[in-house]
Amino acid sequence: MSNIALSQDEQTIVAQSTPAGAGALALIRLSGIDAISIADKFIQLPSKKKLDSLDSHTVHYGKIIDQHGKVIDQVMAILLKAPKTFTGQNTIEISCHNNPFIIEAIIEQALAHGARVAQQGEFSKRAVLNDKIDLIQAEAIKEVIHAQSKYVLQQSLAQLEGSFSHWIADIEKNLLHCIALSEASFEFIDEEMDFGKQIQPRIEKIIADIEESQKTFDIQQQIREGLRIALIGSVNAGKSSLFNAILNKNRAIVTNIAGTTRDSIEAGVYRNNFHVTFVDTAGLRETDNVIEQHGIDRSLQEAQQADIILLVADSSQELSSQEQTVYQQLHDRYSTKIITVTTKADLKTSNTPKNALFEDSIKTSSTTKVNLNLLEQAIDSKIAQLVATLESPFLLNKRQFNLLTTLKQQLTTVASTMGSGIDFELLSFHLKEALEDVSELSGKTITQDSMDAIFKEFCIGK
Ligand SMILES: Nc1nc2c(ncn2[C@@H]2O[C@H](COP(=O)(O)OP(=O)(O)OP(=O)(O)O)[C@@H](O)[C@H]2O)c(=O)[nH]1
Ligand SMILES: [Mg+2]
Repeated sequence: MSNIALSQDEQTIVAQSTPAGAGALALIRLSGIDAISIADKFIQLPSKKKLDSLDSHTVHYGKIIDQHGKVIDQVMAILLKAPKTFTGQNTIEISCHNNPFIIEAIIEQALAHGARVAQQGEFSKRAVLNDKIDLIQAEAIKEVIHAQSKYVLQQSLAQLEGSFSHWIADIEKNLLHCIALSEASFEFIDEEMDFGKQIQPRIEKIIADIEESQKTFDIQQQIREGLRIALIGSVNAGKSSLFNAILNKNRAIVTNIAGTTRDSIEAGVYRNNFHVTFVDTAGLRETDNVIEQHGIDRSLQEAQQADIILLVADSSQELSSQEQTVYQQLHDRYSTKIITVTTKADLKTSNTPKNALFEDSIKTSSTTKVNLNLLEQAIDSKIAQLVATLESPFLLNKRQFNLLTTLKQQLTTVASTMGSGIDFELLSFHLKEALEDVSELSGKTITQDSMDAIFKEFCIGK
């Protein structure tokens, strides 16, 4: 059957599923009603048998042949017949040599025989449409691929296994129960059956569960995007030297001229399974220089955005009264995320600045590297503190968070109508609306447009 006669979601689609770039092998995925018959037109098995005639879930060595009979590559083809496939449709996965000319030529063969190029996330979208996974699991696949930390990866894998889907299914079951009780109260109104007392605690429990799951959303987002650690302090405090010492490379320029760093500099590293971005910033001081002032404004923004601030002061210098004020202000504003650090512990004049803020500071030297290990420990324990506040069993994305907020509002309205003299007809109506929000969460009743918007964020080949 030609692709044109088929619906958009049945047409055979093709895409490279592995990223472009170096590596020995690449994977091309072909899925749709005609995937196998299309593959049979350009994959030649040594036995001359057709893939269509072979058992599903088997792997076959073969040659990709172009229309002139020329060999394009030697490949392994994985034969997956519907319905037990990721998309729920016939699928061929071709493992070929990773050369862009080969990949292009194979995709061209698929296109020449009736496939079309897959859109972003189209394979996952089909998996959802064919009930292989729900929308939340599809979203988890994206997270699994892009997770910036082991923690997020573990949570996403659990989500793919259905941790969040089960949680939602429980809410759905509870709501259905409430609807049944409400309908019964409404039907048997003459017999004075009133199940309001049973409904109320169930609704309140759902609201409490939603609130619990949303509580840690902000920190979840931060951890998902990677944590930011900003080095903040006066000019010449030794921030750039410390930044380089932590990263173990000469990334930022260091000089004895006050105001060397004019712009924020970032470097990403992995620490204890987390992706962390260290940010070196322009030193804080009063200046008439416009460029430097821009840099300083940026430093203050960084301080605000950061998850952890390393507040840095030079141990060999007394703080001027102006510096004392600046450090104090930063401390007052951000005390919970600050680690105080003094630098240049190797200098003879080194003496913790006589300021209460730096009494318990970590006394480091970027020259001798003394106590850098203590600083790293302090950073790790701050990260651990942040993660410990994450009690939620799953990570929410914005879409899920917003839908849960709508659901909570719905249910709060419902709860407020409870009490004496409940209008059960109205109650059922509101509960059914809430149930629709739940279905949208798991993708059961989502509109085509919202669905497309979600999958647009996926890569091609997923
Ligand atoms: N002896 C010694 N000198 C240091 C140490 N750390 C930094 N310095 C010196 O202090 C001066 C300033 O260091 P930087 O790292 O550029 O300081 P900064 O805080 O980045 O300065 P700005 O970018 O101007 O805000 C340089 O001359 C460094 O060599 C240290 O641990 N020991
Ligand atoms: Mg600097």
